[in-house]
Amino acid sequence: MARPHVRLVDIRELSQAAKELKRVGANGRSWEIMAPKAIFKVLKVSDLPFPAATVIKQEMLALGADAAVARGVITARVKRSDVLIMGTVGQLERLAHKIAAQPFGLDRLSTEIQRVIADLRSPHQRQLHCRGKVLSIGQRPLIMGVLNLTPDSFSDGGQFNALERAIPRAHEMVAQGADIIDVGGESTRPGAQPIPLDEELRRVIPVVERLSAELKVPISVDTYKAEVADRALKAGVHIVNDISALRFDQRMSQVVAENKAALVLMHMKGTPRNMQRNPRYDDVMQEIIQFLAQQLQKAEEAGISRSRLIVDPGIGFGKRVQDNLTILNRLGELHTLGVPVLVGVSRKSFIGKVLDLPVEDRLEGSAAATALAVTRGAHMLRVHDVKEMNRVVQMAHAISVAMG
Ligand code: HH2
Repeated sequence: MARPHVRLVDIRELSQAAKELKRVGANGRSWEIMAPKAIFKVLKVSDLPFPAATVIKQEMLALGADAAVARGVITARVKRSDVLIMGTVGQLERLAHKIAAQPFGLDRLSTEIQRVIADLRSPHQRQLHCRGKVLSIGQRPLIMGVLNLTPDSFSDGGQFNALERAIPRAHEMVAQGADIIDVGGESTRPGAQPIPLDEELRRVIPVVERLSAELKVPISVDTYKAEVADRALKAGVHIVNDISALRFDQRMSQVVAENKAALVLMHMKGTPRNMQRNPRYDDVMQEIIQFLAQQLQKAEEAGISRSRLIVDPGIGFGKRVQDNLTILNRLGELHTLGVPVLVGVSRKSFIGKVLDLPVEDRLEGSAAATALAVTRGAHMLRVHDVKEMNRVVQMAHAISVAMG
């Protein structure tokens, strides 16, 4: 008798599960019920009061699944616990339904679980509205081309820091496929000193005035200073790229809200001056996601609509090589935040350290990291080499949507 043929099937999306169910000839009406059973997910909930953690554990066991809690929860020796909820999408949906009317904050947890599942059901297609321009998020990854107007940026300092070189470079990047142009007047490389406000304005404003009149694509300004953001927005910029995620200038959220601009919130440990002095994480993804969730809430409270917010894990900003690699490998975890994910790997030093190569030799390393970021679900990529990375992104995207 022929040996039974067993193989693994790699199912990551509900639509793909439905396809495989069809292939085995399962009843069409059962697809809707069975597809959520084909995908297994693990959710982590931080710091739940122990009665809530106990309820989750019991409900998941009753569903034939499980949840892990801290050891002292069952005996009520610990008051709070993180919880790992492990089950199929179907089981997680039933859990959300069962705890919806329960006390100890479980009603709010139910809403959150339902939000995460809803994102799995219809992944991330939306529009980002920024001051008259619209970016389609989730159809294909978008390219943000870097235009550094600085004499000292780590990879292209001094190349485009004059108006007559910056403007043609921006046009060239758009022709090469840039969907956004990111204009920056201050280097934030490790150890960099801040520059005076006047100097940053002098570098940035004339360029964004020209670009906003000449370009069709949205322009972002890479600054953490509210005054620079305000003047750049008045000059026609659409997005503020704040590497401090509203931490460095109290007035920033108000400026963004008043101008109805889009805003990038980036994670950084410390400041550019001190961020690479011995950064340490217990759990790098947990720390980044918790920080970004908190800053998203702050931004919303200041009147910036969620539909205008973008998050960025801040590759190289207060991270060790291992942290940067982990962030890229687990980038998809940022989707839980429910807003587009931007990532900037271009020519950064973690590539130099892995490959032992100087900054001018990091094109292939940047390409590999960019391709991986795309397959892990990056919505936008901040790059210097637009022509090359546009090809990399298109190729990686074509593979990541091919489900068979
Ligand atoms: N990286 C740099 C600057 N700004 N903004 C976002 N949102 N994400 C990033 O990863 C990011 C960023 C650093 O790169 P670069 O602008 O080329 O260098 P420098 O800071 O030296 O000008």
